[in-house]
Amino acid sequence: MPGEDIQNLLSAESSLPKELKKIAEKVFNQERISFEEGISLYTTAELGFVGSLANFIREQKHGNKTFFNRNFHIEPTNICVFDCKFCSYSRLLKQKDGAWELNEEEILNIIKKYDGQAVTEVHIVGGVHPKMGLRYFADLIKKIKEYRPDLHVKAFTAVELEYMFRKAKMSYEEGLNYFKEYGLNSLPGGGAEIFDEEIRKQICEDKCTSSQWLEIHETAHRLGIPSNATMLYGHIENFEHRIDHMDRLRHLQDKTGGFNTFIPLKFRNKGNQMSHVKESSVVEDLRNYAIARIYLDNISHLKAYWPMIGRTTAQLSLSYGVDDIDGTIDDSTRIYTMAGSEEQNPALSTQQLVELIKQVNRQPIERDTLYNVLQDYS
Ligand code: V47
Ligand code: SF4
Repeated sequence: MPGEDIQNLLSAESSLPKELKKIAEKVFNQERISFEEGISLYTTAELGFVGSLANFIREQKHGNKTFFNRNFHIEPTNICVFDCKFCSYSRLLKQKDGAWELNEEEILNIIKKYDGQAVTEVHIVGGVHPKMGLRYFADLIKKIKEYRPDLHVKAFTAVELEYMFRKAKMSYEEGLNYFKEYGLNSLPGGGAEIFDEEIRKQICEDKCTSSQWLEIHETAHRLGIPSNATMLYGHIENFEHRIDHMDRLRHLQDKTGGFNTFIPLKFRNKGNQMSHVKESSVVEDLRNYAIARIYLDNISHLKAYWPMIGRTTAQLSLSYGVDDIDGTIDDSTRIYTMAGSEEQNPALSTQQLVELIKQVNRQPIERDTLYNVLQDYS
């Protein structure tokens, strides 16, 4: 019976501390938890407790459904003007070793590789290249859409956009409208990292600020461009910074309703300037998914990005609030491979994704980017 776990937690015999009991009551009654209650979950609640609450919310929102899509990534370049300490992937313009720059023809050839295949989304992100600007990318999107009008183009983090708009001397509204006219459909959630200004200064000082990130997403939502939101966790931030991050997103979502999904990104420590920082444990990863599900009551979906977390933890996460495991990917991204993920060539066929979901008794649903159901595989 849905909620049976929570009813047990609330029963007279339960030895739960008062504060956690109050949180369980709120979740059961579909009430929002406060900032302080969010912190209490991180500091005092065990995995089993947050898991029961998060699974209750997940099943209320989506039942057993677990979403995935058929997608691939294009990373036009890893040359970047910024110097994020956690990034294993970028190279400076003068660094030749391990750097790549795809030209327009090479990018369009990637699109052509998927001729006749039922992919529905291309995810385009990369380094912030000083010479690949707004007009270059707008033209590229136009050509992609001319070639494959059915493909949803989810492209450019707020970090890339802020740089391109600044150089083109355009306001966020002008720049986003420009891209929209050329065929941009939605924004991915990257570049959010951790909004706390002190932590941001230490890990990614030179790129767009938290308020710029939030303003770009707010403007996008106002113009009818939906987006995702991420949080890079498990490095030098503390629990309060995580709740602060989710709180700023919750506020914005109350205003606009434009976020489709929240994606916690586990910090991976290989090959970057923060390799001395220990990675979070799987228990902490699952607790983090669950608390995100409880705190972000107004963002419909919670995604476990399997190329980053690995497929086994992605399966486990489906009992801790997660209802989406991203897509087929087709070995088209290097961000996590280079940062030490166990998924060194991330690619899953649709059948493999379906099996992964069925193995943990959930219902595999192929979706498009906006969560319209395309096929039920149960
Ligand atoms: O912003 C970079 C992160 C992000 C590391 O919107 C790292 O559907 C962990 O945002 N360890 C880019 N994380 C990727 C991204 C994303 C991925 C999947 C789906 C969607 C979506 C968005 O990757 C960056 C940064 O937060 N990142 N390096 C690292 N060493
Ligand atoms: Fe550049 Fe993005 Fe890497 Fe930062 S995370 S250095 S902005 S590619």
